[in-house]
Amino acid sequence: MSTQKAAERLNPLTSEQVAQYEKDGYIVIPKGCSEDLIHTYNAHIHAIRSAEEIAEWARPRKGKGAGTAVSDQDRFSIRLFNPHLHDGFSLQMMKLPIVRGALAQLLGDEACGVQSMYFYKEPGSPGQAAHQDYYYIRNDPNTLIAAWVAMEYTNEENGCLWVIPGSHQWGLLPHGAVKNLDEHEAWTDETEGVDLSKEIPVVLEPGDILIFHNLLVHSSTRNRSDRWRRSYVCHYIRHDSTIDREDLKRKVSLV
Ligand SMILES: O=C(O)CCC(=O)C(=O)O
Repeated sequence: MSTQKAAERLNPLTSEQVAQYEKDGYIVIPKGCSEDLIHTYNAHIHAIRSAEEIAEWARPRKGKGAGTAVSDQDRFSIRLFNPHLHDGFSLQMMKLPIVRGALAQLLGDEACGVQSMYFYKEPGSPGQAAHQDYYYIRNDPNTLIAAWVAMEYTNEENGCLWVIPGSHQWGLLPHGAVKNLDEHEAWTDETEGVDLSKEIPVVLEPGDILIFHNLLVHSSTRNRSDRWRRSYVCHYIRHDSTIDREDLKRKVSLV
């Protein structure tokens, strides 16, 4: 018989923060993660990608059928997809107690993790065109929320996220081809008929956590600095929701 008790759930958000999330579709938890933890996790991912033989799950892949040679450029640019399924540290970073508590406050019940991504976003690399996460991650009932942890200082120069406050209230918008290929990578889709001049930058200190609704219109710009723009981005659904996509069906308990 296990004697371990489930950790008590935190209630980190004030009622003002919950109201702000409902109005704007996002909130920032300043320093939700300590700088020590940020540095240690960055170093951990760096070590995984520095290994002479990178573990299969962590190998940088540019697309299906890409060759096996790994350049130094690839090691520290191409994102890690779903590291939480293979790596205990990435799993614990998905299960941060402050995130678990905030999600439960916003969703009314426990959430589960369904996707994680660690981005290097190296100097010069393009951003992602404006989109709504629900377009890519259908779930029912729709309870999807993202937690975007700044793994360093992110601002307009190194390609921070931009959001349109309140756009989560517009419903699912049509998405089509990416329009500005100078700014954004081509392989995604972009919202159509949206006035993108309404986007505002979300500048974050290392350890700040941006929590946002799946219908919030958001994008990121090209990294025009000489530094990385590392981030750890996890997606969650309420425990009773289900996901369509085969690669995201596994629900990870945060308890
Ligand atoms: O971090 C980025 O640049 C884009 C991430 C994003 O838009 C997302 O995870 O939905």
